[in-house]
Amino acid sequence: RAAHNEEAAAKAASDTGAPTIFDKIIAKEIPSDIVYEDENVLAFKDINPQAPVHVLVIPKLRDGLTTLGKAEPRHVEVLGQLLHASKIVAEKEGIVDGFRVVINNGAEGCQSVYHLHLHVLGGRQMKWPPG
Ligand code: D5M
Repeated sequence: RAAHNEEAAAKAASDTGAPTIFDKIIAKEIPSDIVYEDENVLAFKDINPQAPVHVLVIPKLRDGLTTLGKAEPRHVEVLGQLLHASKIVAEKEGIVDGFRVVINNGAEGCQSVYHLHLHVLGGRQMKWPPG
C-alpha cells in the first residue's frame, strides 16, 4: 500500500538496503552523544528529540535488519539485546517514572532510517494512542 500520509511523505525514505547515516555513527566517523555501548549495541541521543529523553538503540551489525519487518530467527538474540539495552538506557537517563520504547516500521510507520532502531522516550507524560 502506498504511503500517502504527509508524515511518511515528508520523511521520504524507503528500504533500499543502502548504507545509512547510522553506519557512520557506529564507525564514529560522525559525532553522536553516546549513552550506552557494548559489543552488540549502540545507544545515542536522537538529533531531533521528541521528549526530554530521546535515545536511539541500534544493533552495531545491521545484518539485514533494515526494519523490524525483516527480522528472521537468526536475529532473535540481537532483538533481545536491543530491548535489554533500552532498559539500561532508561535507567542511565533516570526516567524512573516510566518510559516508552517505539519502533517505526516502514513508510506508514514513519521510518526514515533503514537500520533497525528502538526509540527510548521519556521525561514527560506520554499520550495514548500515539499519532
Ligand atoms: O527515526 C530515525 C531517527 O534518527 C529520527 O528520530 C532522527 C534520528 N537521526 C537521524 N540522523 C541522526 C544523527 N546523525 N544523530 C542522531 N539521530 C539522528 P525513524 O524511526 O526512522 O523516523
